Amino acid sequence: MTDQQKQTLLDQAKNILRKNNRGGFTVPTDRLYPFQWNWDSGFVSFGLAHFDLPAAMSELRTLFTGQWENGMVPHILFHSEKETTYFPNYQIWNAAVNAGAPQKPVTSGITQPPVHGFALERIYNLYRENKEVENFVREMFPKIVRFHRFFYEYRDPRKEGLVFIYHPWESGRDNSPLWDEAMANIKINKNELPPYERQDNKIADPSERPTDADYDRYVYLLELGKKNKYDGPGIAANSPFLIQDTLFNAILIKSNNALINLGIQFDFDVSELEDWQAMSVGRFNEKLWNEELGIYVSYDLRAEKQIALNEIGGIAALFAECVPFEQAEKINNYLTNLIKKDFFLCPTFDPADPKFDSKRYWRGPIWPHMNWLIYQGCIKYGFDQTAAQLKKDILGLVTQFGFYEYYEPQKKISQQLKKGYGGNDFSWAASSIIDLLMKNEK
Ligand code: 9WN
Repeated sequence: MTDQQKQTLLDQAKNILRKNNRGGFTVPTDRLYPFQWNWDSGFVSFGLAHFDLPAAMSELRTLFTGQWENGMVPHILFHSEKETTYFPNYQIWNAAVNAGAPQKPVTSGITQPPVHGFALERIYNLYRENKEVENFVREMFPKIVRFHRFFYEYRDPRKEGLVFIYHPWESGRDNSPLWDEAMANIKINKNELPPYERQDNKIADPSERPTDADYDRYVYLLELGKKNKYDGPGIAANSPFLIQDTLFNAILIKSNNALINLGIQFDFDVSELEDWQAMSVGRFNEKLWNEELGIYVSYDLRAEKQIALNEIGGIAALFAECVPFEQAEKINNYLTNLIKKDFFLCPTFDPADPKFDSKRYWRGPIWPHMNWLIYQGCIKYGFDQTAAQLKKDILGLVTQFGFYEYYEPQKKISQQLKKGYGGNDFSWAASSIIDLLMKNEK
């Protein structure tokens, strides 16, 4: 890639982040997702930090204005109550059933992967010795620790060090084949579901989105959450969907680590974080490694078994840096084989599995921020060739098609396409590309 091409990409990416800024926060993309999303904002914050530090700090500050009294940071902050083009809207969530939900901004009632610890560390590493950033770290650190404490208090009833999610939206990988079995166990009686109308499939191509059957179950689980005032004890007792997700726990571990690093530098007490971390790392390796597949997998707490499928969350465990080298090498072998088989890196689901669907959302396509995550992991483990391929592939796709939500992973099919999949001018795609192209440390 020439310097000129890199500069063009950087300019485009910065323009997308400016265009998607709504005053203090960034929407993931116009129209399809017109609010502030939790883990998107984490990714966006460190991309912004490369060229607009005030915007980067506002992004996280604004996100944490949605933090609940129990510490949870919700997956959506509905900053505009007039905007009604997204389903489910704030009225459907009715977060007020929980007395600790803020009145403003109104929010959803579930959460998303806790990326904010490592996002904060990344911003700090870009601006060491900057007083404003140091104050920002001091301000954000306790809020993010509170968020982590929420997980260990509310989402880990057996005190294992592995936290559960109870809605696929919490995983960030909504319709991944990982959830198929648990979702199929939810028997839907339409009369018991409130009437609802999807909006997403009017804006994006329905063949690139989750199915109606998925949405029925998303609504079912939302209602279950609401009935339990979101995070009441009834969730762990009764939710048919109760999963210890690989990616979610890997990100928690990575962010714990980032907070420990920052805490030591800033003289915060990190003993609580260290206790959580010791428990989480040990259990992650014990319970979520699948020797047969050679990858980490999620664990279904309802069925009491591993979800033995080869999926991107298991690969992204490399990013958490808690993986012994022997295991990391097996994951790297899997990635190397994909390159040989004529796939761009990295499909979100195993192309050899019949459930692979190269254009339907989290069932196969490539997501730019996931490449960013795995790239960082590969660098840490010294898998330089795989890292280079991950970077090359995502830069190539973005250069060819634009900053899409996700992309076709099969090279042969990709050649015949004129665009990516899902939403366009996507914020975390822009942010991940900026971070990959800019020098990492100032
Ligand atoms: C539901 C915003 C979000 C991402 C998720 C992605 C998608 C929402 C949706 O968009 O989910 O949260 O309506 O499909 O799956 O990871 O945070 O970009």
